[in-house]
Amino acid sequence: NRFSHKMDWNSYHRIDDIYGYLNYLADTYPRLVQLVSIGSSFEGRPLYVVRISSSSSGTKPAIWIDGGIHAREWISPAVATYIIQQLVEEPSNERLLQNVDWYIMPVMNPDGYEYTHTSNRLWRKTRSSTGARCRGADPNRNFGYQWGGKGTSRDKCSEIYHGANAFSEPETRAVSNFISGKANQIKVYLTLHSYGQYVLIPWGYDVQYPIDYNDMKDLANKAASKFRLYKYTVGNSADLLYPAAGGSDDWAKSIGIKYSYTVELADTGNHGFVLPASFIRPVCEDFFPALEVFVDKVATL
Ligand code: ING
Ligand code: ZN
Repeated sequence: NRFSHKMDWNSYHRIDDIYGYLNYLADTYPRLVQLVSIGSSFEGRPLYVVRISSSSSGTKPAIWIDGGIHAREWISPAVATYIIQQLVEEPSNERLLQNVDWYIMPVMNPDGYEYTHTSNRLWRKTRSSTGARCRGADPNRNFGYQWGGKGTSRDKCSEIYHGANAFSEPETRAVSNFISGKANQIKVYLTLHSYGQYVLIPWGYDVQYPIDYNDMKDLANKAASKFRLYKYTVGNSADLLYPAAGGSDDWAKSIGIKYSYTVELADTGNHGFVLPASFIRPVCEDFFPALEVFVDKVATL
């Protein structure tokens, strides 16, 4: 398969390159890796979830990770693909597959991601037609919990445009359909953004705390204690940043996924969204060991 090839973490990659790597893994490790297309983007690109499972029955508790909700946050798909590589191709990580299945979607917004490579490096939203001059909705304001609330906009040209309705974007709709069907299996929801170096805990729609906030914070602190190179701040997202309704982490929490977090990867603003490629490896290697904490938690649930 000429669309199937290896990958590196020395530069940022175009969407076809990333999808070629996912195909390579599915071709090379068919017993471990399944490439699931959960729908199509507005512009017709497949929306890929990588399922990694060491059992053929596939009923182990699972961890979901997504990246690339926001187009310009390039470090996020880079870390998500690195996690996939480590889980699949690094034998010393076999333990992380023993009690857990993984669903990893490295690029939730492939149209936007590609647009940041070809036209506008700082594009954030999807690329859907709004019927107006400006395209796209903010996918992290488009999820169906407290949709349209604080920190969102009805202005189609705004960076935080919430879309015509909840799940108006094919990308968020596909994710919600897929995750809803596995809401009992998925125990941890992690969504990778940049930048700021935060582990953010719902609720994000307002300064409100879930009843099990302390459980969520304890686990986040344990995970954050694994970071060596970059210091991450743990706390409620509306507290630490700003209220923002319609986020994916709030929605995941609302359907009963207890451990739901938004991770803001490096850096803290020196380079911001335009993080040099020399940061990819250090950020990936620093982040990966934290996953052990989530695996251990899932094993005790
Ligand atoms: N930041 C997130 C955003 O969507 C966030 C922060 C997440 C706020 C969840 C509230 C809830 O604005 C980035 N960098 O996208
Ligand atoms: Zn983001």
